[in-house]
Amino acid sequence: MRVKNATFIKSCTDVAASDGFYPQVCVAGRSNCGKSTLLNSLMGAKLCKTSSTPGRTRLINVFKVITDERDFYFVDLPGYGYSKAHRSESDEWNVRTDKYFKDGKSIAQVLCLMDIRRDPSDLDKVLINYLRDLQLPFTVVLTKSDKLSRAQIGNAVIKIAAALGLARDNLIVTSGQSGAGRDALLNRLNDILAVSETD
Ligand SMILES: Nc1nc2c(ncn2[C@@H]2O[C@H](COP(=O)(O)OP(=O)(O)O)[C@@H](O)[C@H]2O)c(=O)[nH]1
Ligand SMILES: [Mg+2]
Repeated sequence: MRVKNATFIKSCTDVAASDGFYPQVCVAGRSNCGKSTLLNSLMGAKLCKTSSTPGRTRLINVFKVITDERDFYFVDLPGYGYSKAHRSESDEWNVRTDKYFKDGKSIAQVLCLMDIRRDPSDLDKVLINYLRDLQLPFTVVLTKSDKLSRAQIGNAVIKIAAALGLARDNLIVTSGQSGAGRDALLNRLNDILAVSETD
């Protein structure tokens, strides 16, 4: 699947505002895990602000993506786990995204982004178990693979898959910086969206 055009649709504070956009591929992950960078790489345009200061994206951003195969929407959720000192913010994340996932009729796929260099955090595990409980389809997308050697990548994938209790083919290795894994992820999304169209 090749992206022909991607456009910013809107920013909203309430997930309900993304209603009516179908199908959605939503992107979740802790602050600073490389969400914005990967989305820009996938869309082939700098539509998301990237920042080295964690916790900047408080809004839900909706993008329309037109490809040579099919159209869909990316929904960029606010990052979680930015700071323990910001309890109320993480509670707010929970309440908002909880509502989004439970309403989830438009969700074709959840991409759970995690920095390949880090062990999954408790919040990462909570998210995965939660999506499993809700039976929402998800893929774990490991980011920043350019930071590791080939051998280190192999080891990290095994370790992270084990920590999350997932088979290795549920994980996909990417780098928003180098573009590694970009085509593989887009092709995977194409397959997933093709199946969800027939549901
Ligand atoms: N080396 C490398 N750095 C990255 C990559 N993706 C993001 N970063 C850096 O990680 C920081 C956070 O990136 P950003 O995309 O804003 O993360 P977000 O908070 O999850 O949206 C920034 O300093 C980026 O330059 C990547 O693929 N490789
Ligand atoms: Mg961001």
